Amino acid sequence: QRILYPRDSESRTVKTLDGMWNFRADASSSRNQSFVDQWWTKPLEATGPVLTMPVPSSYNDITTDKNLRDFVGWVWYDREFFVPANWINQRIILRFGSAHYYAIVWVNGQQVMTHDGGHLPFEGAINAVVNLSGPNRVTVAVNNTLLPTTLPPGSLSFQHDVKRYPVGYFTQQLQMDFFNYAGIHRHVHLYTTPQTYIDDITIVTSISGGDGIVNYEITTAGGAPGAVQVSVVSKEGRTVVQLYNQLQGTVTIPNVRLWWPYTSMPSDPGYMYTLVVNVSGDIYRQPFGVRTVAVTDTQLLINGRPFYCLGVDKHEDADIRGKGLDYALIARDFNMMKWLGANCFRTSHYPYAEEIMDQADLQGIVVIDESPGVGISQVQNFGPISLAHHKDVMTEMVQRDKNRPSVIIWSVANEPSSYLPEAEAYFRDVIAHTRDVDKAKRPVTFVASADYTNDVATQFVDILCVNRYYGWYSDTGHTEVIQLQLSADLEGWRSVHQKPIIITEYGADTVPGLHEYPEFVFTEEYQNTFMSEYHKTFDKYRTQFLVGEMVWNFADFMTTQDVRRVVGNKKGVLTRQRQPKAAGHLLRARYLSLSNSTTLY
Ligand code: E9O
Repeated sequence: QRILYPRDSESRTVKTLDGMWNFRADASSSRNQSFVDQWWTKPLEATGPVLTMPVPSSYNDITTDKNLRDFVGWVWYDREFFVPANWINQRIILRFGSAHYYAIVWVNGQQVMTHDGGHLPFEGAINAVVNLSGPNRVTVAVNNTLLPTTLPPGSLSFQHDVKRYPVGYFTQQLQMDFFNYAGIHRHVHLYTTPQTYIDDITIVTSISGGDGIVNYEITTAGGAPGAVQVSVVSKEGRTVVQLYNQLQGTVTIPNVRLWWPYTSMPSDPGYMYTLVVNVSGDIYRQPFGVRTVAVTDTQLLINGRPFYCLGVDKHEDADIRGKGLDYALIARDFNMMKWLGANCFRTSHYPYAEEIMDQADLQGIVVIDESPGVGISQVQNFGPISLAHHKDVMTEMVQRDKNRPSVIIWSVANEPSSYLPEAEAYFRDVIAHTRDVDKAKRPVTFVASADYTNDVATQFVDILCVNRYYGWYSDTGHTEVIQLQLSADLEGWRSVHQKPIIITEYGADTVPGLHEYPEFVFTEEYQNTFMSEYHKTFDKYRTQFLVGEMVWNFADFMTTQDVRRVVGNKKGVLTRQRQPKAAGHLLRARYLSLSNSTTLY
């Protein structure tokens, strides 16, 4: 499925369905009564008591009900909407930015689409079922259950000992370290296109001397395309080049302004052009930037210059809304990334909202775009159904983000059991598939936590990404071994692969306000000493083959309940409310001085 972002234009209208929806969880003992009773055939209110639920948001932290916070199974949303009378000759599309995890959508009681996967958009034309006069009802059933074949994978654990558990008792087992927030997490849009419409646009850029070379390909649907006009428009609104009657072509931007990553020095990061496409009257404006990415055996190059990633790993996570889209949070996060002097983040561990990615493009923040392939740790997660789904997810993800200059690397997974023999064929296939679907041929990787001595899958990556926790999960409290162990590990990887390396995670849980000197685990002092030891090693290899460092994590985030987690993972250099811990100041001092050093560019 093609999935251009819904944009207003002279030929298209976008209407939001965000707001307060009716909501009801199917808490029946079978977890399935809502399907027996066919809740989609009538207003939810007619099936039983409903709650008011905001869209977009996770539902988990909205109410005071523990059972709903920890709910596993089907929840139902519905609301009324109207279609403007003047949409009569248009295609009418209903689009979800995402819903976690599995979703079924009905309009006026007719099923219009399903979607498998919690982090990517889906849409469908609803002309056949929509009323052009009078009200319509959209019903959505969302199921958050994670199974061995979902991404992320998980499993259900059933308890049969009636002396210890109620009859039918089961819990969701997770293989990832973050709360399984669920619901309609992103925007719901209704939008129109003409009957003959622009279906997809793919843009691949390169640089030739001072010129930008823009290769574009437009696909259309719904009839033979008429007249085609394609223009490149600068950020300032100047038409740079124009082309007629070519759905596929190459245009040159003379004296191109390149897309550069953000630095704390005065510069002009994130310069964006727009490809204005007009196909027989359907008009779509696709933003793009001109930049190149390349990997040598020791360097990561953006526009031919060495790039060193001063990075953070993030989560879509905040108080109350969970993983729900929130513009205030997005703006605060980008401001705090710049305050830290960061130039890069990883979408750990799933594709983030398109509205977040837009800011990365505009503000010049580089992105390692990671799939929801987190926690692929059990043998049963490497089977053919898992593999096929993983490839579908990579197709959808590349399809969504392919035109983004901020995205320089695809990460297909985080910390899989890449020492299992099953991992070899699995990752060969997923990585080759990802290369295949990306016309821009960005580097592809997965984030490893295995040992360089027994890993069977890093042979397929373009750039090595490694997570390390010396002095935290091993040798807890012993910051004095970090330099030694990290150096040996980096040299070890290097001896097996002549590829540049990014340390994609390192971090220590820290309760803000907790102090102890000499430093002790969980205190602000420990986090600072711990990170400083890593930094010394990074500085040793920064001039060799280390091309980036990413702290785990940008901010504290919620996890499942666990004796190792004090209301969530506390490895943030910021609190969950995005206020700095001492380590935030430490990281800022480092990143600002490095990003000001001329050796980087
Ligand atoms: C993945 C991330 O989602 N990496 C984890 C992070 C963490 O804080 C988690 O939040 O736990 C670290 C995995 C480290 C595994 C090391 C095991 C070493 C055993 C001796």
